[in-house]
Amino acid sequence: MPDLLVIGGITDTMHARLEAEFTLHFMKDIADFDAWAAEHGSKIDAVATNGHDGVPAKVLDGCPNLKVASAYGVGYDAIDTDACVARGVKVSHTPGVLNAEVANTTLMLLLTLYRNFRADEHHARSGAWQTKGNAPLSHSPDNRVIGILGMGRIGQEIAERLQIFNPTILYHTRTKKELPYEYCADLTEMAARSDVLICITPGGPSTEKIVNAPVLEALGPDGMVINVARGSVIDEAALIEALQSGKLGKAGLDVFEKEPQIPNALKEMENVVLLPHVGSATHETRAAMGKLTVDNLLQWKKDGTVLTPVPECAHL
Ligand code: NAP
Ligand code: 8YV
Repeated sequence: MPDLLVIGGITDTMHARLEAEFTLHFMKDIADFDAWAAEHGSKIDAVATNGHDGVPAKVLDGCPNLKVASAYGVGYDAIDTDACVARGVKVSHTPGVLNAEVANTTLMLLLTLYRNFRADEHHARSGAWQTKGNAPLSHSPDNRVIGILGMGRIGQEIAERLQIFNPTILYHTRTKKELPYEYCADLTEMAARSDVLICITPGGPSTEKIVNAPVLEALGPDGMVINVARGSVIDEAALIEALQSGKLGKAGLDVFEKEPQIPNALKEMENVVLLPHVGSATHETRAAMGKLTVDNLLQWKKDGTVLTPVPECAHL
């Protein structure tokens, strides 16, 4: 049986399916990896990993016979695909199966921000309803201008699910798409026209801090930013400054620059909703992601191909 190195946690179902087809090895502490790899690294044919841990350079160096890396997640900014291609390592990910869940999470952030549900929940739970009377009024999510940064699989699902709120949808990407939404070539101009900016691009160098101070300030004091992409997409220091100074109204964040750390400044603000990177984190969606992660490895074992390669590895 081929040897598979598992990086990070896997579900019991994934474990059972993989154990039947591969000899499993589990990465414990990356600090001890070199010593482990000196003895076992050359046996490793395959890696199962996730979007957070990726495939560290130490693993590529320490496993010279690695042929395939299957990632549990669609974003693969933690994987150096150039280095993988150079070594002939096929990288796969889990596109599509999480679109609906991430779109649901985005809509829940949008509703929580507009309807002020965090404060309302506290009002109900704390007894303030009895002692102080009714909670303050909030704002409606209906009829808003919503700018979407990134209009791929998930961006399109978000736009479709938003339709119940009768929005005007704008979007910014590097290339215009054949879609019934207005394309904006300039991100700052799109932000200036939007009530809400939803970020759903990949991470990595091309989107690093693309949402910077001018973009955030263009959204304005009544504007909102929602980030379900990667923490690296927003300049977090500029975001904190804009929220503290009132240049930006509110933020809904599922992702952060240095996960799992969240800056105290963000935790202390009432106009921010924070989630611990749970965009896809339901039993149903994670089961689908786990299935595709394993299916890719089984396909590779069968015929050397993977079902859903990342685009950079599609030619391998
Ligand atoms: P996708 O189908 O590849 O779509 C990516 C979109 O981003 C495309 O429209 C692309 O259009 C645009 N884009 C890429 N680089 C850009 C740039 N430099 N500037 C502007 N637009 C850019 O990917 P997806 O499946 O929708 O997933 C998107 C990302 O969501 C993932 O990579 C991941 O980081 C994140 N995600 C987060 C969670 C979560 O739990 N919060 C869950 C799943 C995914 P162009 O190529 O034309 O620019
Ligand atoms: C996961 C994600 O939380 O798919 C992605 O890109 O960010 C999330 O679905 C992450 O990948 C876990 O591995």
